Amino acid sequence: MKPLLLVALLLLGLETRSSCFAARPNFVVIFSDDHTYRAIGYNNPAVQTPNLDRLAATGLRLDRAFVASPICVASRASIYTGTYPQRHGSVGLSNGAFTQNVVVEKRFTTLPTVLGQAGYHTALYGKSHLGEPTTFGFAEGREIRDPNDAETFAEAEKFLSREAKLGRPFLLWLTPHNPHVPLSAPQRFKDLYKDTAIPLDPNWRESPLLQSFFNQAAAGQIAFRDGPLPIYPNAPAGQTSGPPRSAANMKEVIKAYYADVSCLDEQVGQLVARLKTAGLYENTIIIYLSDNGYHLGNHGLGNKITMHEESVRVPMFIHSPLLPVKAAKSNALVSSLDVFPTLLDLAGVPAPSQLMGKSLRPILAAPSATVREYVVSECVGPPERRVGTGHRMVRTDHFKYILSSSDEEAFFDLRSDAYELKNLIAEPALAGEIARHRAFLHEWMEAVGEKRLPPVAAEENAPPAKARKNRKSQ
Ligand SMILES: [Ca+2]
Repeated sequence: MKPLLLVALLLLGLETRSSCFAARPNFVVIFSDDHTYRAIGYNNPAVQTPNLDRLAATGLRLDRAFVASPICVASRASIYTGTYPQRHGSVGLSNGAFTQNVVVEKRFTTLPTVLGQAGYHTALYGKSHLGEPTTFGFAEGREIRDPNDAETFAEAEKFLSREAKLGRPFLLWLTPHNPHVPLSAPQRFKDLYKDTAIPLDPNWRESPLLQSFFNQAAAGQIAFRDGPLPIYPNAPAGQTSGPPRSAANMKEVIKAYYADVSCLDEQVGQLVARLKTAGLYENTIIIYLSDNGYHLGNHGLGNKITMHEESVRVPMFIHSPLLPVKAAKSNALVSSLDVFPTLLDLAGVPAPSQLMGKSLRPILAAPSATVREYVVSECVGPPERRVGTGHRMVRTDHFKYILSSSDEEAFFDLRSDAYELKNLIAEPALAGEIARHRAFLHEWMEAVGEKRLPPVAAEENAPPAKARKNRKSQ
């Protein structure tokens, strides 16, 4: 049976797992760095991404994709283990807990380990952020810190040329550095935006509001990060970047960011061309997503590390001639944690019990399908660290609930307020919805083992006695 037919049957649920395993499609995952969901051509005509747009337009666009955590290391450790940061332990910018729990103690397996055991050849090239990729399950690969990714894509090309001759199924996981700062794309990509008008979004501000929802540092503070430096409201003399920013300056930063995105876009186009000339394209599933978003001045912030859409929502699509859906868009709530179970499902490999995501197979079979009622993102961070402390969010079809440090809460109606400008937490007409979202967060906190619980507005919304006791003891 042809691989195309086998995968189609698998997606329709008509085929047994063992016979689908014979299909064994290749996987190429492009997991970029800091690419926010609005900065791609199909979501924003100012951004030039013809290659990404073409892949998305002829595949399945996942328009509501959220990362497990909007912090690079926590997000990456989450996608490889299929669990939230509070489960695997790397909750901030340090990979120490990941190394201890995954590499040393092997309390969690990883996606490349499981696929490797099932006969896949696995490789990671690019910005690992978790140490050398061969230490956490990849058969080959290396950490490459190349701001514009030429070396990463050169390794990818070599890999594909070799694998085309060997004929074994593979996972090629690429982690480009772009569009992460320093925003240093070659001049020809910057030139693409020389004359582009850059409208600022409705939630763009010169400086952030001094609210805990915007805190990008340790709990109890309200401080902001911009680029590699922590920038505080009373920054020391001589520290000149960070808020407040002028609109004119911000537009230049946005253009430089878009240039990085376009640079990556061209490399992805070349990669797909190579897949085709190597004869691999027909049996390969390509997935694109990013480790987190980027604020680009919205809400007055640089960087990420918040629960706002700019920070936790990323562009994502799945493209392959193997898939039965073409030119499809899904509004299902999707998590970066879903990549692990989806790849295993498509390869016909049983999933380990640690996984907290869902296979996206139902959506690949029918784009109107959903896989969950709510999706969660977290950046709770270790208290002794300077970043990533104190935010969690629950996102449903229409609403977002944020529990921030200091037990502050926000509630947004995304239908009427896509830019999250109006906090409705005190809106009496929404009390039922808010209680429902608090209950979702309770459920998730129990699942990840977080003892600190969200505030309780009314007795009927109270958590169970056991959880309440935990709360009191915090
Ligand atoms: Ca990142």
